[in-house]
Amino acid sequence: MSSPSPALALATALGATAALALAAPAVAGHDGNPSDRVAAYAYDLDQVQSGVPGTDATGSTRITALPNGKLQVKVEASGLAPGLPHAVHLHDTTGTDRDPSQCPVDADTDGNGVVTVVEGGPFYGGIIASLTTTGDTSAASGLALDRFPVAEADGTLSYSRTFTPADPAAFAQAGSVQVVVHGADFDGSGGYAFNPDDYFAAMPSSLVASVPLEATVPVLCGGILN
Ligand SMILES: [Cu+2]
Repeated sequence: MSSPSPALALATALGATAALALAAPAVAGHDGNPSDRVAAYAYDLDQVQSGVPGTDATGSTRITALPNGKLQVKVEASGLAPGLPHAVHLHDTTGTDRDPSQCPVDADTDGNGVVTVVEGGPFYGGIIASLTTTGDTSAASGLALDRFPVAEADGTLSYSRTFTPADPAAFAQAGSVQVVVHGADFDGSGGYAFNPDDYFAAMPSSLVASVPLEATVPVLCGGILN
């Protein structure tokens, strides 16, 4: 059996998105369907960490599935590490058996005080799109910090991009998509750098040991359904 064509998969995805919009009128933050061919979702981003320096952030996002098969994604955040790039992804909570609107809860399985990417995985799943500013938006760009949005000097971040999903079929379940914003400056050093004198900034990323945890740590997340 052959897999569905990209066009068919996309049509299926958009159909599922539209159906979700009609079926879930009570979802908080849902801003209605601007037309019968466009589905848009707006929701808040919540803080992932608790009691970790440099992670007191807040934000919101909006995802619009356009009739031409593209996704328009907007992310607004504040309280992020200023002047630094922040990896932002769409994660797919399908199969995690978790509420997609729920940030990782009690996810610090090793009890070291911070939720890592790997520890959050069971809650927000894998990457289905990388919200880069230019070029590739697939999961392959998940750590392409040179192409992710950079927070302003006041810690705000404003991102907007319209792109064709590399894997449209991954969006077949619109209600399973969760936005995750990564990156924090634990010790206020002005960069993502190891600092052996700081409890958190001394930690390596759970993904790549040569990269500081600061660069990959999940800070904000938000899902569509509640
Ligand atoms: Cu992510």
